[in-house]
Amino acid sequence: MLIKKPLSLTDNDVTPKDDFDKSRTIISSSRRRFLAQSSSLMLAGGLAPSTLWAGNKIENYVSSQFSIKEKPTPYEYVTTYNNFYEFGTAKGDPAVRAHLLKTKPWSVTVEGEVGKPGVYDLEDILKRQQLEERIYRLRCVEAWSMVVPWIGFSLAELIKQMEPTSKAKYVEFTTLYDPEQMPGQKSRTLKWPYVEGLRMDEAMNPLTLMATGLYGEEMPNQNGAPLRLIVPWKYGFKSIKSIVKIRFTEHMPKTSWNESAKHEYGFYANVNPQVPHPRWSQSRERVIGAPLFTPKRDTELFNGYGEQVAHLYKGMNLRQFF
Ligand SMILES: Nc1nc2c(c(=O)[nH]1)N[C@H]1C(S)=C(S)[C@@H](COP(=O)(O)O)O[C@H]1N2
Ligand SMILES: [Mo]
Repeated sequence: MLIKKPLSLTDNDVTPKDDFDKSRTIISSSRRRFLAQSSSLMLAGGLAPSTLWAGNKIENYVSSQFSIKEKPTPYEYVTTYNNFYEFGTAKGDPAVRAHLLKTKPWSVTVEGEVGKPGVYDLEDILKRQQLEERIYRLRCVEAWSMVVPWIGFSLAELIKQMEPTSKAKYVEFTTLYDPEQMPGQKSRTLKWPYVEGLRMDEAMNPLTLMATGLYGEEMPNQNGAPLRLIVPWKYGFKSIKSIVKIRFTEHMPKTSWNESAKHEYGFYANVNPQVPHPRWSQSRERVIGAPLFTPKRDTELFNGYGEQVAHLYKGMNLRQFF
């Protein structure tokens, strides 16, 4: 029953407590079924969870110079302890419900201050990208983290091919809006669709990844299939999932979490142990999947990527621009 652990741990949840408890009650029976089924199958057949839930293998990716040298969080934690409010607010909801999302075919609309706007088939986008495996730590604003072997391509390469105009100062990303496939969108937990944004220089930084998979497989739906962002020096909520639109803009885009609670979630959202969230400290983080009683780890400024990204914020007051 190893996999029961991450789902039953509590958290400093960003959801108002009532909503959180409500959603837990609703899904608890299906979650129990899900756990019972997977663990008994594992016992019976000696199957690893990755065999149970395997997606298609990704071929032709290289390993990245940007990977951190740390042991990845086990697959079953990475794929069952998720934040994806389109499928509910409890950590176990996305793994239970995200099969409702149809990820093929998938198209991405590119618009705004850009030379090559259009509606692109994801297949066609991928034909022009070099896929890499990059082991990154994802540090969530709720003060936990995990290490994931993502597969994806450099956002900077895609942006160059789209030829942004000189007016493009920001990039805005939008998640699919379809309450039939994403039942969490029937609740007003956030303003839908989920929107995130980056300053152009952040988007062009070589660390910024458009991810299409993890652990050698196509992205599990609960992790944001078929295309999600990973910005490893920022809190997890910047890493928007299931992207259908990329818009280049002159002005700073409005982002979902900032709109929902602007004193709690800034536009920048850089990982910073010295700037607490109004309701909890950011100085340490719980390591998902670590053995019981493992101490929390110290959170690093820019999640450890200071050398690569600190220059982007030179002269800025990081308490003001949090
Ligand atoms: N569309 C969308 N993207 C999202 C979220 C979400 O609710 N909806 N949650 C964010 C948050 S808060 C985190 S911590 C990460 C979690 O990614 P993971 O489930 O792959 O670990 O996804 C981010 N991307
Ligand atoms: Mo998060």
